[in-house]
Amino acid sequence: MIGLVIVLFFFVSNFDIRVCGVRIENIPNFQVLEMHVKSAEFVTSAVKPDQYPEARLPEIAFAGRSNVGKSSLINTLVNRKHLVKTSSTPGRTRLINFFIVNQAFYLVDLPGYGYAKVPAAVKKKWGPMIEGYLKGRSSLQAVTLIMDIRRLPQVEERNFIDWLNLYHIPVIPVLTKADKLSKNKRNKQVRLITAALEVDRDQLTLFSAKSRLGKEQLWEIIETLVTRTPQEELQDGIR
Ligand SMILES: Nc1nc2c(ncn2[C@@H]2O[C@H](COP(=O)(O)OP(=O)(O)OP(=O)(O)O)[C@@H](O)[C@H]2O)c(=O)[nH]1
Ligand SMILES: [Mg+2]
Repeated sequence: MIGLVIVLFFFVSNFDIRVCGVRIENIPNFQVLEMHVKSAEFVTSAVKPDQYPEARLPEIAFAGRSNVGKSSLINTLVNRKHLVKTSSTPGRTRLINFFIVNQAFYLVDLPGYGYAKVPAAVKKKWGPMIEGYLKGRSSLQAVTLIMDIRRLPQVEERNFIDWLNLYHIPVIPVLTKADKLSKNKRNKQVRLITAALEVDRDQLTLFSAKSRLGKEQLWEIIETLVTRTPQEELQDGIR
């Protein structure tokens, strides 16, 4: 019996660490100060590693279902309306797009997954393209997993998180389009989503590209990750 309790405790605590590679309270000097974006430029689009920019700067990737608002979120972060192309047609971003901010780090817009209407031939290429990027990118610090606050996470999100954990890639879970729900509905969804993802409330960032809610909080997390020293990286246990 005691053995079972110990095993369960180990599993629960371990699971928590893996899901939440980035816990806000573990970030040193946590304070709400917005990142000063001096420059933000498109660098290149890629489908395979030899097309990626050299991995000499830290990098944060943005992933999520088609049409969830990945490109809009990046535009909001960098205070630009049209740096990243957005669209009401799901599945618009089909390449891995690299943007450089302040000449200091990259933000990477990944193609969305899970949109049924995309032709099978195109879909087939997405998995290996994204997997190849995530597995092999030594400068990748974390993946921001963007989910629509109105939907409960599905098997795709759970699988994706498990997969990122397997490769020791920290996950930053973000619930976007928060402006589409009333405060009451928002709170209810947050409760359901924290339970479904088995994370604490303080590990989720609520976001809106429309109202800019969550922008400072997300920048805090990203800035901490892209400005870590190699020693801090090692301490955080990232690959
Ligand atoms: N109300 C509201 N609409 C949003 C928000 N974020 C994105 N949208 C809208 O959602 C649609 C899709 O946004 P995109 O940013 O292009 O989504 P994406 O995830 O990059 O889409 P793909 O590249 O096609 O996978 C657009 O019509 C956006 O205007 C948000 O926070 N609030
Ligand atoms: Mg997009």
